[in-house]
Amino acid sequence: MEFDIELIRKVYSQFPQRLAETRKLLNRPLTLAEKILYAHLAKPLKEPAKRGLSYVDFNPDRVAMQDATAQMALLQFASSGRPRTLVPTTVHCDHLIQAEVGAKQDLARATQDSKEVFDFLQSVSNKFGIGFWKPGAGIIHQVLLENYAFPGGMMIGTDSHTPNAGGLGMLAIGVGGADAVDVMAGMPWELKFPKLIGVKLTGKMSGWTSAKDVILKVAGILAVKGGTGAIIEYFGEGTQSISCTGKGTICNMGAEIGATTSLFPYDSRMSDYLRATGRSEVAELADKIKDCLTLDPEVIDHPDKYYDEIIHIDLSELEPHVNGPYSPDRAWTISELAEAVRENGFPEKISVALIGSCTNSSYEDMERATSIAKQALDQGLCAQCPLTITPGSEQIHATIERDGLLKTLEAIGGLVLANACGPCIGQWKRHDVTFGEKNSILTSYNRNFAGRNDANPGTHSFVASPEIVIALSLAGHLAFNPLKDELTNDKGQTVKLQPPTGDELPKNGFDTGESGYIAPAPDGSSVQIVVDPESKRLQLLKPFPAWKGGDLTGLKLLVKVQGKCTTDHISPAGKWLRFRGHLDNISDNMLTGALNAFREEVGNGKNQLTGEVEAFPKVARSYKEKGLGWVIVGDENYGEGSSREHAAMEPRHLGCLAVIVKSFARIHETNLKKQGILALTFANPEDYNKIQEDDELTIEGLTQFAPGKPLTLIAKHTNGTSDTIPLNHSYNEAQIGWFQAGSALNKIVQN
Ligand code: MIC
Ligand code: SF4
Repeated sequence: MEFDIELIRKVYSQFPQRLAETRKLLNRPLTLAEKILYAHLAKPLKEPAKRGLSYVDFNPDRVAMQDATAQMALLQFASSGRPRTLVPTTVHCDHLIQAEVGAKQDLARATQDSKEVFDFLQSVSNKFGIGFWKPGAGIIHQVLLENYAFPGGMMIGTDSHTPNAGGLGMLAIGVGGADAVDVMAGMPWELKFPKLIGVKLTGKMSGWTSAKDVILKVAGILAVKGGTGAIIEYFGEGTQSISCTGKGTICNMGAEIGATTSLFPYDSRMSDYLRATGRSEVAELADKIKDCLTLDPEVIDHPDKYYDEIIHIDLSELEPHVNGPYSPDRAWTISELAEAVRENGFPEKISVALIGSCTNSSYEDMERATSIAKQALDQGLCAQCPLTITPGSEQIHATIERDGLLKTLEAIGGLVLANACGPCIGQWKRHDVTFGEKNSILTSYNRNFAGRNDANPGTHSFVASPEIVIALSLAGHLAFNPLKDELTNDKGQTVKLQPPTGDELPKNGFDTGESGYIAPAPDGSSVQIVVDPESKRLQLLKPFPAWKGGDLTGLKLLVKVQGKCTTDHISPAGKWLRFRGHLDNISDNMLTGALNAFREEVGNGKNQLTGEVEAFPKVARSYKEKGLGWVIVGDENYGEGSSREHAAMEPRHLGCLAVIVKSFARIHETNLKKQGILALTFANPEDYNKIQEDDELTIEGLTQFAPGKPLTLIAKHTNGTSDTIPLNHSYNEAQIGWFQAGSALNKIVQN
């Protein structure tokens, strides 16, 4: 099925004209990101946008949502009073499927367990004109790559790994649900014009090195906040040696360095992939406007003139990497890993190896992984630890089943899981370790924050390519380097593994399997949205209160967070995913993973009213009951990781008025603003140290709240002294309007 063909024809027919206008305005050679961004402007600009400064409005071509974020997004859309989405949109059911015994039973159980939520999503999609991909159809990003992504297009998605579509040359950005609501309601979508980081790829990959190693290396260079506010654009002759899906892997994991998105220029590998996935017409159309879908040659020749920062990677020299634990930027080459494990005391034994996910489950990934498994079988080896395989979509699943790949992977001990997120997002009923038990797992996923996969803070999660995961699973420990070490088989003979091989695309074409797509009704106006008031999983939203005017006074400090605080720390997933459509219930997980800077406690803090140390949600509820506003103080890159707006809506629901940090991750900062919480930064990061546990806080300057104008925090300490602390913000006029109205949604309803 060719989705969106009319839309793509339209985008492509307008592109050359828009490119000509962009050339006129910028009057210099253009990067690819600039071409796509300017082609999607909501209204023409009078002067070039200033990177990292100007707020610019765009009209994305499409919106995508997954089940865990779509619930809140669609509850907000329902409150907006709009009858139907004005931009093509899809919902994908992938996050709510828990892995335990294997694909079939797990899917059947999840479909029952989350029936209420799936039914809600399906009927709301039907009402609002949204395409619905049912549970089992696949993980959002893989399904998007196979069906909807197109070179030069622009998409937003309520999931931080939406940039996966950059592998097919689409500018795809992860956002919170409230942003999706704007676009679905036909409003322009606003973004601070990104900076551009160029990654020049030269040489050619070979042997054990794969696309995953490019991004594992880049993550090591840029670290978790190095891409904040920037688009990462890959260029150079090396790009052509990477398959389209390999490019997808690289773009997918750009989320781990905070990048707004990542992008590859259109090439024959993309064209091949489009044709193989039934979209020949898109490939033909793209071939005709190639200069719109690639960067200008002058940029390739003099990248330093056009990018804000440049990284060079020689693919011929690139070694396989294994990153982790606890942070995706902790990069080790395979030859450094054994020593790193010993020196840092990481558990050497691999307790479980897991391949697949939205990041790494292409046909090529599976073939390369299977080529190692095949050698193992032929030479009397098998996995020394439990091994799971997560196909990214039903199309991949059906194809690798038909071609015998799954059989080989199962023969070395693999267990096939449902085409869903599963253990990647803590949907994993793990029985082999107890809570707190130190152990290492090795995955081909993207994120590895503490507690993410199995809710066990003792689990050291490492990330690598699927072929490396399979190879190390045969040894059962992290000290094995398949490039030089040997293994001993069941007959006592030594075996040396040969590098993986695999085709990018299946020789016999893809088998689409059982399509899980349900098209919406042409007119959904008669569909009623019914939410049982007694439901534990779904709750209609009540508008947040508007700003009362004046300064915010008498505020309590709920928490001063120390160190890394990702959205997995603010609103953990796993067992909490079941409450993603019920704001009050899910709020009981708020900040339960955050480290309290005043005490060696995770998830607990002092209730200033009683002096008791209690879980943060409990303390917050007691302040809320007394009508007291409160504040979160945070460290660097606060809110990194996912796009989940629950990390902003929960504090808002429980009475938070401001989040003050050293620095923010992009999506979380926007989510806070959208939900009406003040998102502020210390003008002097050291002022973080002045905040004390029992402080009473005041935020001044709100009656003159204006773009670029700092606000002031007064921290009154219990010893009678106080500190006056300047606070910066990045609000523009419209965003100040959201704060005043109580939320961006309130503003939409007002208009
Ligand atoms: C993730 O990988 O963390 C998730 C789960 O896909 C999230 C979205 C969510 O929390 O629902 C993301 O990446 O945005
Ligand atoms: Fe799902 Fe994991 Fe991909 Fe997020 S990163 S979409 S949880 S598979």
